[in-house]
Amino acid sequence: MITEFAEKLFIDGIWRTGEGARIPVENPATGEVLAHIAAATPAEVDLAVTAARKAFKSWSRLAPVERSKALHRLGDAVSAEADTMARTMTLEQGKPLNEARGEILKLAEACHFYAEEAVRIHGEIVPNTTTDIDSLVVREPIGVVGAITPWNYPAELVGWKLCAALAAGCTIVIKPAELTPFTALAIASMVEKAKMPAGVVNVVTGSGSTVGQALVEHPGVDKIAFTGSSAVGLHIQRSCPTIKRLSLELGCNCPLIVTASADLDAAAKGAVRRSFRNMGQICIAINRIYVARPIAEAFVRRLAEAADRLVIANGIERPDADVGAMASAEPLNKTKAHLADALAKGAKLVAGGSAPEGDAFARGHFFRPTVVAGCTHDMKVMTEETFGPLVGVMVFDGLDEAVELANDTPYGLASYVYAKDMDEIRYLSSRLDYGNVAVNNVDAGIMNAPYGGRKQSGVGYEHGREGMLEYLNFKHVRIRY
Ligand code: TAP
Repeated sequence: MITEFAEKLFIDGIWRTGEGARIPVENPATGEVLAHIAAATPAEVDLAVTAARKAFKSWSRLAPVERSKALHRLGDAVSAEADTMARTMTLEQGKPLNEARGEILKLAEACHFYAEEAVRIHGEIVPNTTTDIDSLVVREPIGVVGAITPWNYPAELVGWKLCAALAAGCTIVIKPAELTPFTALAIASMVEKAKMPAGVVNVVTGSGSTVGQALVEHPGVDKIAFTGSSAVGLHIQRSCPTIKRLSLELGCNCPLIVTASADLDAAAKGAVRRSFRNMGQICIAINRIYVARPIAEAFVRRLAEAADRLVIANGIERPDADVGAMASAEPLNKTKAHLADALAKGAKLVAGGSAPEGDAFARGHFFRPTVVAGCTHDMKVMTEETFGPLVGVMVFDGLDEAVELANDTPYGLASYVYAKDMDEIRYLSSRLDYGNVAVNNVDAGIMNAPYGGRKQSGVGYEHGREGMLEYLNFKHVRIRY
């Protein structure tokens, strides 16, 4: 599937060989070059936006039930190709095959979810001053969306935007991450299979600073839907040359609070899953854990044992591995730097701390899931987003202190609590200043509930009905009759 899409852009329903410079895409588990992509030129970006504008005229006027059917067809096409799409993702991103397949099926779920939402775009009739006037509030699609996505969830993060935008009646130009472009191109080929009209979905590849920036600056783009780092999100917000709608899903440094009433086995299991899944390259990964003093030792022992048990492997060779390679050298180096910083400031290494040994790991970006205890808030692991397989643990005395530490961050995407005592649960969940709070589980995001950050973690929502509202304008129609 990868070579089929090499050097291709998907514009106006046509696969075009790109005219720009070639960029190699590597397999992070082996270092081997998989294929090259073409960096879209400004003229090609313009072509894609023009195609999306043209398609918007008819797509936005199409009966919602027809848009719904098209999204259902897309969901079916994605499910049918789940195995090949997952392979593409594992090869370019590094996560184990079974996990990649799960992500592709989540993309199909998003297609079907928003297919259902497409037929539920209701307006309102609001009371007016006299009875010979109707005040209607109707919802209309925003227009052309520029979607810019990162490499950690190459299918879902494209899919949430694409499905919600199309359901609302918008059209879209997608700029996937340079590291993982082939999953997005594979999605474009499913769009083709689903017989969506030309120009409704377009994919242009290349770097963020050129192709992404060109979308941000293009006057024909009405909205930017961005997922990525807070630094780039802020840059995009500042560099829009005209007023555009923006949704920004950004970074975090997510806390977990484990109280004295918690089920320690469940807490350790949850912590390991949410700290190390996808090698910690998750915006909602647990980065720092606050544990009540009386149970701290027992909890850290369980956490370290569970981290040590995780199976690391090349995700193609071992589809059921717990973790695969990291996506590139950059997050790996940041992980090592945050670990060195914590150890230099007095943290104690209790699990991991180095690359796994053996020829199988020699050329890829591998690192063992790592836990450091005895942490403090002058360490980067406790204050900055690592985006790698590293978690720090700190002891707290009293729930007030736990809340203060957990909220001591510029971020506000997701937080976690393990506790059995209902008073503790109510107290903590109402005081954690985050868009998502998961209690006694680590699934902060589900398809039918809004998912979004506060503070430097972003603006706007994905998932749920709220995710579709991000692509709709309100119009007040006041009719005297
Ligand atoms: P970024 O470096 O911010 O890149 C994200 C996307 O923006 C990529 O497609 C990138 O292109 C592009 N980009 C870079 N500079 C740009 C510019 N000047 N104008 C327009 N686009 C530009 O993030 P990343 O390293 O790929 O992903 C990791 C970050 O994403 C983490 O901070 C993580 O927390 C965050 N994230 C957040 C969420 C949610 S839902 N909040 C989910 C996943 C990830 P290239 O990379 O191709 O150059």
